[in-house]
Amino acid sequence: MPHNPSFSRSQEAFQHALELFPGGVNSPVRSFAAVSGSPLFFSRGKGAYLEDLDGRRYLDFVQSWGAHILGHSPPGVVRALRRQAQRLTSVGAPTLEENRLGTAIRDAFPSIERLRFVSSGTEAVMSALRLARAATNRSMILKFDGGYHGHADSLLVSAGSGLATLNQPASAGVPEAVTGATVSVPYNDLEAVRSALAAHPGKFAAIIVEPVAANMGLVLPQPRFLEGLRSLSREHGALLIFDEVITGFRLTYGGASQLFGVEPDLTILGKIIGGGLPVGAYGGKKELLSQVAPLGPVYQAGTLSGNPLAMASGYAVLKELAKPGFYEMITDKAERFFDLLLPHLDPARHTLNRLRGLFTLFFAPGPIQNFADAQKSDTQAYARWFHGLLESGISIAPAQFEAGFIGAKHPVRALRLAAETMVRLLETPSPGTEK
Ligand code: KE4
Repeated sequence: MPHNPSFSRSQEAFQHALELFPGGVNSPVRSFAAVSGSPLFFSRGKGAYLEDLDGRRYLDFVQSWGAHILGHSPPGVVRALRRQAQRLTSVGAPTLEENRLGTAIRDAFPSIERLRFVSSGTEAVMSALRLARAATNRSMILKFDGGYHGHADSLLVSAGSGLATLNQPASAGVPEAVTGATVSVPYNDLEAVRSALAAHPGKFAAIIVEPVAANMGLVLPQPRFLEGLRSLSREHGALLIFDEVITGFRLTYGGASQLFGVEPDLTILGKIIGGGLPVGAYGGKKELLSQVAPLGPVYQAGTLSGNPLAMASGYAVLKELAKPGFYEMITDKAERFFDLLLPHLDPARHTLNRLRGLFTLFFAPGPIQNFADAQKSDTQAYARWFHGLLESGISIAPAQFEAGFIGAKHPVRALRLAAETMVRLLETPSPGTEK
């Protein structure tokens, strides 16, 4: 297709994509629906940077929605993939690569004695819910408004990420019989959890929570919230599931569970453990996982589960993350970046939620401690900020209800310049509109 200079190559590619995929994308949140305009097509990534089809370069804070913590195409991962690709890509039989990555994960999470690899976070969540229902012989699930756990039917209720972005808290095509077994309450609200459990005594199979919520934008657990979930779930005989698809190996090597000192019954992992290739995992105590086929009655399977390429990629990343000082380096860099932003934020209009390398700048007054708070955001102002940053060579999530990721390869100087640009592009209130 000859290039039409009045269109960027991304715009041309997007016109073609619209003839192939719904909305021209393979995942809704990439569609720019929340920020208007047509999505950029990227052709290469290196470290903290991406390059689009027109050769423009961007400092990238999306990092494959958190799958990258060593940046794009880290040399060690590329070498491991090249080596593995020449030996064995997919076989559908056991390989040592699975043992190696499985051992690294089990050693990082004391609550995980046995795990199962799958090919996405959604698949891991779906499998964990099935296991929880079988293990408790119950069917109800408790989740949190704005929590996003992939697109498994049971969890498309008051969900975050792309559903929140599209203002679509539920999905068509999901039978009431399924979502009727799911109750959603506000994040950080232990009283609401207590009431929901009491309203349906002996009915809840599990409570599933993002221990640090990142799909309503970043929202931190209030003190004692996670401990409260732990004791309430035990009191009511429900399993506690930590969805650490984003926080696992992100906040610390042992994820939020290690950071907050709360051990769930099941942990969901994804993103980082695949190093950019499709991997999800769920894990927990040996006795619980012994109910999964072929040992037990809970069936779960997958052609590409544990495929050697993804295992090699994930292991190459975890080897780096295990090195002393890795997380301190990320935290130090991130805090210096936040310190450049904070003094310039108008508390009546901007709230910066942040934790180690994770952050969201909400265009809303704080505090932002749950989805209802986050929904006060001026998403149009966010959209204008997003496009201003994109034109300045900075790529952030094309949606207010997502998180930003600072990783090992974000240069300190580039972060300083990015912070200056972010501040410059924060609109000053037009005269007379100050609240
Ligand atoms: P996947 O099925 O997309 O691999 O994982 C689902 C999932 C589960 N749990 C949490 C906490 C998650 O954040 C996700 C997926 N995250 C979104 C971004 N917030 C993926 C981006 C997308 O949907 O395209």
